[in-house]
Amino acid sequence: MRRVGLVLWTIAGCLMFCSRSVAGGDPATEWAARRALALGRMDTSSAMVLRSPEVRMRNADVNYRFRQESNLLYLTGLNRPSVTLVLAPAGVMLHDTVAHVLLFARAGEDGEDPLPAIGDGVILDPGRFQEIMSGLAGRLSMLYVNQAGVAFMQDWLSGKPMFLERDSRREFEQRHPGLKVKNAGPVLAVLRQMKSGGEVGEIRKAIAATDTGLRRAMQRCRPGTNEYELQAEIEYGMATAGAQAQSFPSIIGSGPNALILHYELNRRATRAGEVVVMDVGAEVNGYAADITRTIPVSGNFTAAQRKVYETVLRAQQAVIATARPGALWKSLDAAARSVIAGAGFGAFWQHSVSHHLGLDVHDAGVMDTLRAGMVITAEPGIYIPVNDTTVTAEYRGIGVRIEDDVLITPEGSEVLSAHVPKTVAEIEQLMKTKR
Ligand SMILES: [Mn+2]
Repeated sequence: MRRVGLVLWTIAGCLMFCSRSVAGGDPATEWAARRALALGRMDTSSAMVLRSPEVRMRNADVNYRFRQESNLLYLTGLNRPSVTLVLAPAGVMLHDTVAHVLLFARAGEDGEDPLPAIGDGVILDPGRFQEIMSGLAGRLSMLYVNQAGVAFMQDWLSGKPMFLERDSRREFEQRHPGLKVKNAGPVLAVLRQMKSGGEVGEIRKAIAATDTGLRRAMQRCRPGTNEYELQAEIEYGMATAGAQAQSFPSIIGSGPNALILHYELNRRATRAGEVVVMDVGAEVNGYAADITRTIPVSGNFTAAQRKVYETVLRAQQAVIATARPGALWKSLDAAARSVIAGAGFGAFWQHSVSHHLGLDVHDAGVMDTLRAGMVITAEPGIYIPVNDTTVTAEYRGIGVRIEDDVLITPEGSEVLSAHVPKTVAEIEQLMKTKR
């Protein structure tokens, strides 16, 4: 049985090294290669169950728009509910074949993606899930599940609702001695953190759409423009440039709201002399962009705003210069901190400067050593409280964050969002061309 894993590793390894050709080729090949890599990372006495999340009610008969759980999307490309993927390195006997990949899903309804070709496994009716898993359970010592996958365990717990995930997990383990339940996330994170050429291509599209939106907002902004108008300009631009959604709720923070990291109310009228932080990202085919630009409402930065802005920009350039294969994640923070502290703004530091970017805006991955093929953000900021008396009045209440998306390359890095206006001169120039 170990040999199965080795063979899968070899196939997947070749596909990874040939990722440039996969990028332009058949996505189904890439999904199959990822499943093979995931199987290769699992012990033969383990299985992985990834289930799509439930469709969530917003109110009455209105649901939130469905979006697939990212691990399941990574391994199948299927953006639809009622899908369960099972990876079983030891194999499941079906008729006269042994399947390692089992996709429980019904043929597509109107408007749904067709089921992918599963050359490496089988597609089964969801009604067979319990029977097949019951047969498999006795041979397992480890079960990896995603968040929604936890709910599948109710099938083995006499239909008891799974409101208490932790207790149910323990109860499940007690009923199946020798079987441990673990989060599938870490098994897949080490794969998801390395982007293929195809994935980088999708991220580039999301960045291009975000660029279109941010430029619209810069040209629209003037004193009195409401935060929601800037949001609307950005999301309009994204949609017309190919975005299917926002990868997270748009953050448009003017004046004092620039200091609130996850502000998303976006209902304040901007005022002359303030800056606006716009932290936004389009989603294209499941992949996120995450870009922040800070602009002066009046079209020109004040001297104090400019000093803060250019400090953040230098800090960001230091982060980007540090980002290369072999660099430690913590060295990114250190690079930014040294510039910001050196300029006398060390007390106004609030958050770390980087995260993985991919199917999730804060993508799965290990944050220790950078490797070529990772996509990360570079996003230092300075946030000076309104009432801070350690600085002179003109600096109080200034919040600046600058964020770009960076591909780690064998030579160093490539700023994928480099075309989004960023310097003081570029921003002030674009803002002169009002719409
Ligand atoms: Mn970010």
